[in-house]
Amino acid sequence: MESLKQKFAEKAIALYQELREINKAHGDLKVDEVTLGQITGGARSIKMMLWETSQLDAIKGIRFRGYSIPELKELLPSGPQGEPKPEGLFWLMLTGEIPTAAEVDGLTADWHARAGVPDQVFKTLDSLPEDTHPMTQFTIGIMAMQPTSIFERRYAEGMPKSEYWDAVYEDSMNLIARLPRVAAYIYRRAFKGGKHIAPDTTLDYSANYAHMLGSDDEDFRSLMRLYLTIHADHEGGNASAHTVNLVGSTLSDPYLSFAAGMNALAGPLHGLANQEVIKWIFEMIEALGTDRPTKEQIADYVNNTLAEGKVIPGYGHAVLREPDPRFTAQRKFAEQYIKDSNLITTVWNIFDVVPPILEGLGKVKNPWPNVDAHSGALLVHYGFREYSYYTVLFGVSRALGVLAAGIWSRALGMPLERPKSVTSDWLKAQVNK
Ligand code: CMX
Repeated sequence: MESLKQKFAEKAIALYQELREINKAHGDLKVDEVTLGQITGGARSIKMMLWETSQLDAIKGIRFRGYSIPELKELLPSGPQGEPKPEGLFWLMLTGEIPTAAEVDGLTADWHARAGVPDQVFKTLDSLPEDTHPMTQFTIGIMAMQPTSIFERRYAEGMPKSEYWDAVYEDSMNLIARLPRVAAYIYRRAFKGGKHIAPDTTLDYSANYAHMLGSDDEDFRSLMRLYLTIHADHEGGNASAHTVNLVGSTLSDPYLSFAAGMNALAGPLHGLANQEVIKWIFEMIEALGTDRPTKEQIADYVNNTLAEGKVIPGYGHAVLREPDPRFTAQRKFAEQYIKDSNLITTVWNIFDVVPPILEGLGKVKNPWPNVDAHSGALLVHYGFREYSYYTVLFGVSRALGVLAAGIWSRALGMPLERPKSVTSDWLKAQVNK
């Protein structure tokens, strides 16, 4: 059986040649224009980055190598209850091909073999105050693994550019393999009195992570397979992915670039929204004094939140203009696996109530729920109520997409990223021309 690395190398060498030729023949072809509003408006929609692993459509949502989430659920090798294994998605993102079950099992075994975490990492985490936010612990844990970077060592030894991708591949595989252990350690340290659970190498990536967190429930394992698959990648322009890409383009190794991206994911307008959603719902339940608020009560609470000048977490998106298919996939999971939960019913009632209210503001471009609107309620259902941890789960998943994309970037010889900035004087001069 051809290894993932061999398969990737064949695809990457072919695409590298093809892109060189396209660039030579058509490098001056205009593919986009930039408006003043885009410069002052967060660079929305400006095409400026190559990202092989996934592409986002404003209406249809995310496609991983052309496949939608329902298609991935159908096609990727799955766990016993049919949820796709994220190992398969990683294979797909690197090769463009749906792997066989044997290939996925081989990748699971490879990651188990690479999963040893240096003791120094645990010591570093143990030196932090226990109430340090889990995302801060996560980036520190990643940084504590950086001294093991193969890319850094080989670069210092004079590695030629043609080998960069190989070293980045090795670092990325090691980092992905180790992340669940580090992430579970943070959870058990922060919330379970430091009673850690050893990995179980008979389990797949998601089930082993669930196990180390403290759950061997078959349904929760399935949720983790789905969760780690759907959060993995959302094309290259989102803040965490773009950060990893930018930092990686300086030839900072995957530990440095991934940690940087996780600092972006930790912002409340991005990944931290999954914590903010459930916090907001818990506060609403507390304020209203009921576990199952009516739609009228929810509408009043939403209006109060807006009146206080705050956003409704889990709603809106910089690119999407329809309900996020990642929200829909989680809703379907809840419909299949969970019967009659007040919290999940509340999430669905919020979905009925919020969009018309946001639309009524007349400024929100997308009133629909994003991925973060649903995930917390599922986690609470399986006993994980510690919402300050939720973004770490997102981060473990996001590693798969951004690190696969990083391997592609080095294989395709992508240069240092360096877009142009302008001053307000320059902008005014354009207007007054
Ligand atoms: N609640 C209230 N107001 C909202 C809103 C929401 N959920 N979403 C957008 N708006 C407001 C914006 O704050 C902005 O207001 P101002 O003009 O007064 O500043 C206006 O509507 C226009 O914003 P937009 O163009 O529709 O949205 P952006 O592309 O600027 O921002 C996002 C996108 C996600 C930051 C925004 O929708 C938001 O803050 N949502 C809540 C936080 C959230 O769920 N983030 C997670 C996104 C998914 C992820 O990355 O993980």
